[in-house]
Amino acid sequence: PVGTGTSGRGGNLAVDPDRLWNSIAETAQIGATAKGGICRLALTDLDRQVRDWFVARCEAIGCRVTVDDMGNIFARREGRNPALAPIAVGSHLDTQPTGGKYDGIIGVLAGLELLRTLHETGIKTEAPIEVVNWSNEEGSRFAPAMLSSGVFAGAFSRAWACDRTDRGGERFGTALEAIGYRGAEPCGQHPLSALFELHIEQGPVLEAENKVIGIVTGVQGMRWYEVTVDGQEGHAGATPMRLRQDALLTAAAMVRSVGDIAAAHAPDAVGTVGLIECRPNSRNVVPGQVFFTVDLRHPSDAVLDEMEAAMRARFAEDARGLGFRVDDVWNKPAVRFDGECIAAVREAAAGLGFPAREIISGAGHDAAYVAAVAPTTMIFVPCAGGLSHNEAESAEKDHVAAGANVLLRAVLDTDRR
Ligand code: HGY
Ligand code: MN
Ligand code: MN
Ligand code: MN
Repeated sequence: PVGTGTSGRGGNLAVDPDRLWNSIAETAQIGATAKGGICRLALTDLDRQVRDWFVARCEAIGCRVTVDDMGNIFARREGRNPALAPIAVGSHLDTQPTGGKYDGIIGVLAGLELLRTLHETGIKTEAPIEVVNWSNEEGSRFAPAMLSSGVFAGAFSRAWACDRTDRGGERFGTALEAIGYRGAEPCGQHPLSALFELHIEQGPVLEAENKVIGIVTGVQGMRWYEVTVDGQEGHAGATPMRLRQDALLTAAAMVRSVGDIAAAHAPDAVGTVGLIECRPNSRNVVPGQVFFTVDLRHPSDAVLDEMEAAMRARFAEDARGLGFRVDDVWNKPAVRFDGECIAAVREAAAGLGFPAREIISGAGHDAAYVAAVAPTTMIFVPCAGGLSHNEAESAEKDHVAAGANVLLRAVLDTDRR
């Protein structure tokens, strides 16, 4: 198996791979599903439990923990110079409803492991080091994704973000109060000197090329829409087809169009309809209304503009005279990460002897927003079959440890600069 960095060339400081792996197994129990994944939606009591777990362990090694008014948690280990803005690591602890044990989680737990390693070796950094847990990264419960890192970076106002509701009508702000993680610090008033986010790739590239480390140079553009189609409820038996206004038949054509538009912009475009609600959802009633979501992504914002225009045109054709509306929910432009941070990751991977390659992230990450306010980059490690947002998501212990050692090395090199 690949080395975890202890045998690599250069310094011999390394994380404890067993302790890191055990922390992943331990937190995977909070919201564990029968199929071996995790369901730990943002701002639920399970989210509170894993936040409490994280805060307790950071405080146990002397960190000062602060929480901002979007629930972002910052666990700070002081450096020699408190005047310096902290070098941050971190990611997110919330999951998809059928999430895996690694998405987001390894970024936060590798950060904890990094602080534990510095603590037990007594290494003093120049700058403070902070591990961050960003609230509501997934966007599955409260859309859009990366809501709190977005507020942190000034992409959304806190008021708008706190008014976002889940499918049951619960407000983000209300749910945040309910779990007791609405902190005092105004979100976005917490300067960082750099952010490094470790994450699984969530795609097949690293594994296919036998690479251990992804040197992430940026994140593709992504846009979310909500579509409502209005037809007319009717009797499934007595309503002739020619008199129907079947909202689901129209929505089905629109879903097909999303797939066609992604295919028309292959190989880099992706399009997904992931959530659909058919109303009244009764087997012998002609559907009167359908609500569904669209997720379009591409490395180029200009191509996303083309895809969006094509989608609106196709929907007008698909509607077949039924009323419909397309609401813009989220527009996250493509982002390029910081050259010096990318170089620190590249040199750390090389210094530790891990096979690496540059890669652009298909998935969204908090780093994609934080990059607007601090020098930022990411480190990827492979996941089996590139599978993620799936309870079968898995990663190798050696790869996670390798990613954590690259994170440690990149942070210490940045601190010395
Ligand atoms: O949607 C995304 O890419 C991220 O996993 N929230
Ligand atoms: Mn993630
Ligand atoms: Mn995710
Ligand atoms: Mn993320």
